Amino acid sequence: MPRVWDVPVHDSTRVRDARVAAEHAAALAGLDEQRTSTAALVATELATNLLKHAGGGRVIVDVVAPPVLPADGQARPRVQVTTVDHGPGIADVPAALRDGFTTTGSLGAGLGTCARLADDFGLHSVPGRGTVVVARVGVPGPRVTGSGPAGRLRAGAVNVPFGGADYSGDAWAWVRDGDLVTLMLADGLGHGPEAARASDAAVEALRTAAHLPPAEAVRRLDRALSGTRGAAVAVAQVDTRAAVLRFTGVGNIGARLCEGGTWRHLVSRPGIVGTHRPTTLRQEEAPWADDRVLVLHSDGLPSRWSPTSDTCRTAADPAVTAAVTIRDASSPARPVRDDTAVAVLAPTPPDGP
Ligand SMILES: [Mn+2]
Repeated sequence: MPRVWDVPVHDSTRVRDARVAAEHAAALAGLDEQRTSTAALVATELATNLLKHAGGGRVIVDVVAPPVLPADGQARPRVQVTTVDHGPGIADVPAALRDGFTTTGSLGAGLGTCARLADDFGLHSVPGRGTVVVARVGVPGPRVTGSGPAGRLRAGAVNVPFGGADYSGDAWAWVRDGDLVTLMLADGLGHGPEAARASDAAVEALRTAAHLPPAEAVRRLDRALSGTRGAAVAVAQVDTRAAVLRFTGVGNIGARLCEGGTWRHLVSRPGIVGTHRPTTLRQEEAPWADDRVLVLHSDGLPSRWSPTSDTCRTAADPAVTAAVTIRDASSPARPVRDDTAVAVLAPTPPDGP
């Protein structure tokens, strides 16, 4: 089940909780001692930064697939540490990323060190709106580059359980199969462990269904989810050779496609996968190109959420885009009301991830 640690950091006692969460996640991801300490250091530093520069925020730790999948599809999981704050933002991001840079004269490791030690690091900051940081730490290994047409896509997500729960009822997965790249988001009915069991079944079933067109894959998932309470599911698949995106959604998963700066909705059918599947499954098609960004989100995000230009940045790490979306849809005064997951599919920049 998608174990997620959501640590609100509003005083220094919670910095330790962020570190311990990273250590637990590292054990789940199978990291060795050295990479476990790196994950712990990154979580400690990012949590400390929230207090020093933003007046607090939240640290979300989970175990995720890497943002680029190797051609054989066998990807070792990484610990993902995400911070979201509504602070003043960072005026000079390149300076803040320089090794040793600190505005408070502390002896902290600094953002630059985090960026250097992490396998992936992304930061987005807008003065007045806050800062988002995503860092992933995995096992050492050969650097995965975007080899082959399917390697030209990246995916990432942020998953926040409702009310600080240990498990999210939302789950996402992405699978590479030949020229096909498939991204799925499932929202188990309600929240809590039973919701997590349903969305987890969807993740498991996708592993053996990612060679199928989305409508077929959803049919498979429907069988796999019988006996669970069911889930809203959206499956988006890019056929990289044909440069086509195919989409099938059932239930309340939002899907928006940015085409060179213009957003459109991809439409889901009403229903619940596993219990009330619609008899006919519609499959929508759209051309895919390097200026496209796809956002899938569960209904924890307010439906009136509207994407901004920050949501369509093709060069951003997909999980950074997901975290920015969650930040802009919530506020300290208006927290989310349900499990909230946002998953993003975007092109791999020409200079690699
Ligand atoms: Mn839900």
